[in-house]
Amino acid sequence: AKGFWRKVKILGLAVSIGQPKKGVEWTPQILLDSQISNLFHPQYEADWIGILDQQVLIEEWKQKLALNSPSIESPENTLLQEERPPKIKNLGELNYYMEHQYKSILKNISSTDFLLSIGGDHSVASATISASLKLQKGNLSVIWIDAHGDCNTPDISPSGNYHGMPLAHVFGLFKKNPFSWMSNFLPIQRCVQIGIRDLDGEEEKLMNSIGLKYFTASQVRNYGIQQVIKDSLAYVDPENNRNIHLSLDVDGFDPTFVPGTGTLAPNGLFIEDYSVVVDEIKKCGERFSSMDLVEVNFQIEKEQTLKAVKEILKTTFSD
Ligand code: EXY
Ligand code: MN
Ligand code: MN
Ligand code: MN
Repeated sequence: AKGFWRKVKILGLAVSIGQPKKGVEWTPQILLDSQISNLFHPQYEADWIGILDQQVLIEEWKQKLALNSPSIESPENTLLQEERPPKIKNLGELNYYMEHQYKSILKNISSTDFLLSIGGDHSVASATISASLKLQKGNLSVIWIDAHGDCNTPDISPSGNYHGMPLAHVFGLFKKNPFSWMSNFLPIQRCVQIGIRDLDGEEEKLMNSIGLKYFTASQVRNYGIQQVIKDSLAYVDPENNRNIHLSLDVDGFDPTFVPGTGTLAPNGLFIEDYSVVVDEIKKCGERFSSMDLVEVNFQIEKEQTLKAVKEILKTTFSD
């Protein structure tokens, strides 16, 4: 748009402990080295805040634990680890990492900046959304693109991998919130998911019982993506006054377009679909305030995936 200018602050989230595969934690540095901000239209001024490195933060967490510093909280269910397997794998580490992420967002981002968070696995979304809710004084809606629901609670998760749980967490659906710094929760009616095609049985029951709105990939093909994104925005932002956060898990795309991701699901979205989605969201102007780009794993496949990520960013930050 004419006269539009926006500061894009990029936060690298080098974290992979929300899931078992190595590789997603290297993505922020690879994209920084590829100078992705050169792809942005000049109306966007890109500025890297930095990269939060899980190795550094976990080392710090371990040292504090060893010193038994009272400033370190021990989340409830790590205490139960001897009796039964943890319901959330790497819970203490994730809590420490994501508290830093949350605080770093609040420290470095103003409510008028655009925040681009580059993961890392999808765990990070509960902290970006929680921080964005705080920044926008609760006035936030979320468009969540994914093959998966990411709506397991610790009680029903088949894997214990937190990247399958961040949405349930930020909805406030956990019986006990293990992250004491997290106090901003998203109302369920402020979220819509697009591209869904791989849900766990209990997860699907939960999503239906709470009335979470989602469009499966096959619904996208039946209704057309234009209709889907229009309906989605009308649902989460009926009065055109909310800030919009886009949480983009690249496994929402078809594996032929993005092969480099840890949990592939066939029959996904293509760049043409994404282009329609993002064009429609950009009609919100400055209310489009933040985005996660997650689950990119160049260790699994690099050539096509880097090409795809560049196309995604170019499409997002075009005029
Ligand atoms: N639903 C499965 C689980 O909870 O373990 C798989 C989750 C994959 C999540 C990816 C990031 O979207
Ligand atoms: Mn996801
Ligand atoms: Mn996914
Ligand atoms: Mn599954």
